[in-house]
Amino acid sequence: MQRWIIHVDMDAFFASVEQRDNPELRGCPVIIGGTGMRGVVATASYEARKFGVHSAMPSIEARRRCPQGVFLPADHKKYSRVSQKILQIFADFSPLVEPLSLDEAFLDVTGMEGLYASPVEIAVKIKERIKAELNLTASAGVAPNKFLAKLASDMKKPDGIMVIRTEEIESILANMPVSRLWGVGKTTAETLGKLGLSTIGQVAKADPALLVKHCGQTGYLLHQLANGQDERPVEPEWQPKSIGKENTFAQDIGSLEELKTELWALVEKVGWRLRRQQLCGRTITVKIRFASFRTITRSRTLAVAANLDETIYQVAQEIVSQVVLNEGVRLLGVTVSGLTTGGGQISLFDEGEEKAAAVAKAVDKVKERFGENALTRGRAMQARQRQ
Ligand code: TTP
Ligand code: MG
Repeated sequence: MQRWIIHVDMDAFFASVEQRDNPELRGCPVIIGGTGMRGVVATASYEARKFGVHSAMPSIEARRRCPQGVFLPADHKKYSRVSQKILQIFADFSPLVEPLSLDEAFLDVTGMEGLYASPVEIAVKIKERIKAELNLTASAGVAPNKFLAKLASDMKKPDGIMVIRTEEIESILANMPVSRLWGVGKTTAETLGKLGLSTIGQVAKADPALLVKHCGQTGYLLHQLANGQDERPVEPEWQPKSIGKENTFAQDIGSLEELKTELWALVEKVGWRLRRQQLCGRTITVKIRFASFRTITRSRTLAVAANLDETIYQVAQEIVSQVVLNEGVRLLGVTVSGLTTGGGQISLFDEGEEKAAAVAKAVDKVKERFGENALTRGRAMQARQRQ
């Protein structure tokens, strides 16, 4: 049976929510995130994009390009609530919904012809309901697979619908840059460029063996994607791949001691999120960005998956202690990946660990009732006071 996948992606999501809730902001260049001088832009309204402002741009640059912009902090709680409502709308159209982030999801609508005239009609109806119930706009891509659906949703932004039919795949992909292929970042694009492959059409016609030789196993995948083939299913049992938290400091941090205090505050947040979703992870990654913007990441993988603050902290602080601190640190991050579901961290008759688990349980209960910031342990308190 011909598969039909819809990818829905909200338009300038955070900024649109703020413009919806604050009518005086409509028509204005609104920039979310990077309200301090040192952060980065999370998103910009389409009015602000005309000035060349875009997500991930340092806020200092955004202010230079768009001094009249309205800069607002991100209200993640609010956006999550809106996101939940969007997911509920999706759920009315298909049981196979795979959210990718707060503002986008795949829906598998294969075989729903009995209920709707066409997959495109489903996309139209979803957009109508998002507009009517949430007063927001979304863009949708409708295609035979995930790769093409995501590509399509981006082609008629904002507030658009784009359909890619099987017979149009080749002509649509032919002249697109290779960077539009799933998973192709700067490095892979450069590798392909050296092979004389700059468009998707060229990759489609390349010898797969050559691609594998230069790009490893992803070479096969790239060749398939370039030919518009993507068999990956929409996976409703969606699970985050990693859980992490990072912080850009108001002032660079110079001492290991202070860094460890900040580390503990981050670990508390990550541990809490893991436990709330009943996840454990084996790989712990620390990211450090220095004053010069040099950025390093170091990972360590545990034998047994963990979700207790103490365990994660132990590993993370070992990593941090081994980093040579010959300049200040402006950003610190902790991520746990290699996630598995189910219960809590297995305690191997380690008394310390059992005690830690009991403490975590008590702390989590309070957080569940009174919010994440209701309770933090001594170390994190110091970190918060510094902010
Ligand atoms: P996107 O869908 O990438 O962007 P967008 O919805 O703002 O704009 P577009 O119309 O182009 O889809 O991201 C969704 C939200 O995720 C965005 O509103 C803010 C957040 N976000 C970040 O916080 N940091 C980032 O680097 C990116 C790309 C997004
Ligand atoms: Mg979006």
